[in-house]
Amino acid sequence: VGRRQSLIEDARKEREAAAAAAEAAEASEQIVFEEDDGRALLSLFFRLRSSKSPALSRAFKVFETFEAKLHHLESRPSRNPKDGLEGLEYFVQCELHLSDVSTLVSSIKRIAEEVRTTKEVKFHWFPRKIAELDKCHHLVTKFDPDLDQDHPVSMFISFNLSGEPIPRVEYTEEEIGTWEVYSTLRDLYNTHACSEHLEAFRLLERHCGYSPDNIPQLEDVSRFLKEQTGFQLRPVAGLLSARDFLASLAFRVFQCTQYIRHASSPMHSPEPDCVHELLGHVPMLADRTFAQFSQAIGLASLGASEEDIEKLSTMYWFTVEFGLCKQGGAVKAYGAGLLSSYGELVHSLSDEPERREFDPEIAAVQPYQDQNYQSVYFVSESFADAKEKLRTYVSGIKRPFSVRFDPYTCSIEVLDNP
Ligand code: HBI
Ligand code: NLE
Ligand code: FE
Repeated sequence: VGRRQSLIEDARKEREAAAAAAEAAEASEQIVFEEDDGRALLSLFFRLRSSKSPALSRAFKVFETFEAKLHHLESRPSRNPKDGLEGLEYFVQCELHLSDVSTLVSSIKRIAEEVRTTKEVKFHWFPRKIAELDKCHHLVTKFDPDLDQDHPVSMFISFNLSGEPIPRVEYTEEEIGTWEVYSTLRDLYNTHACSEHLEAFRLLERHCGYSPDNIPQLEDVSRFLKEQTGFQLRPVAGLLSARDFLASLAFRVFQCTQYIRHASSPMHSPEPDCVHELLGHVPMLADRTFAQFSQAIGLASLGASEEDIEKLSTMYWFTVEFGLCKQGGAVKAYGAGLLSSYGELVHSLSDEPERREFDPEIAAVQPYQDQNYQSVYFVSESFADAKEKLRTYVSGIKRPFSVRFDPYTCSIEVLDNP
């Protein structure tokens, strides 16, 4: 097991212990976390075991107990003539909490036989309150340094639960040495970065300790962003599942790595690190319209199907990570993956790659690779235009409910669609 793997493992354990402790504390204050309020559509076929006892009413009791909404209820003659109870077979289709499915099925099995079931997930669990982001921390181990020796990373991992200040990190000499890509990138921004990025960058240099010899602290940067657009940072140990990562954006929370890339490849890293977050993402998150755009992707992702999550994260890739935009007759970069990689920033505006007009329908299904430079980029007219196009795209995504962020309580309001 590599150093990084075991660090992630340790950190995960630590975090789980902290989350369990926090949950215990919450529980004693009567604040209940819903473990899993996703919904399922369940179909059951069964035969009741006895005709004497009130088996049918007991079966109904089970559905009632789990507050299952009955969509369909049918009894029909069984094809098997040996069948006991009235020779009948029952077919029930109901909707219930995803987490209740297995308990309901085992309750039915106690009074019925030959129970067959099929389940369809109606929607996945999603956080409704900002504190529930503590559960959105599923790491994906896409980049394993043991398998991918070209891109070693030096890790610093810290976790904290919502509400606590982000721990400060003392970076080593070598790490601060790696941060010196700052100067090289800074020079290139003048010609390659969009105006929103340049403007925020100046503020970050003035207020947040952005400079070639200092790696800014996430807590300071988070406080700055909160004042600008309401976005805040949370430290995270690495690449999260797309569902978890996007869900946090719905709350204007950006899950942010705190460790820095390995000194051997300062100009490009295939996975996020603090160079990428601080130089690429943070300045953009200080822009009002861009912040709205990011949150809109997050809101669209809540409870979405696997397929829609995949599309939204691909669109995120071609906009927030690798987007270009038109400005004053020229094309500039706004994607964080470009703004944090000297090599790709130059490449993206050179003659080499293909550049296409941004269209969410197309960007959502465009294949991409995440180990090297992109061969296709999408160019937006402006952030306002991109936001409008996204709105149209999102309105075409099917969900059995709609969501709204309530900024006063930092929670998600869910409205059932008829
Ligand atoms: N996790 N920590 C982290 N940072 C990201 O930028 C990130 C992620 N998980 C998924 C992801 N980005 C994208 O691939 C999109 O799927 C959202
Ligand atoms: N390639 C980017 C960089 O080198 O900073 C990081 C991309 C993360 C998605
Ligand atoms: Fe990123």
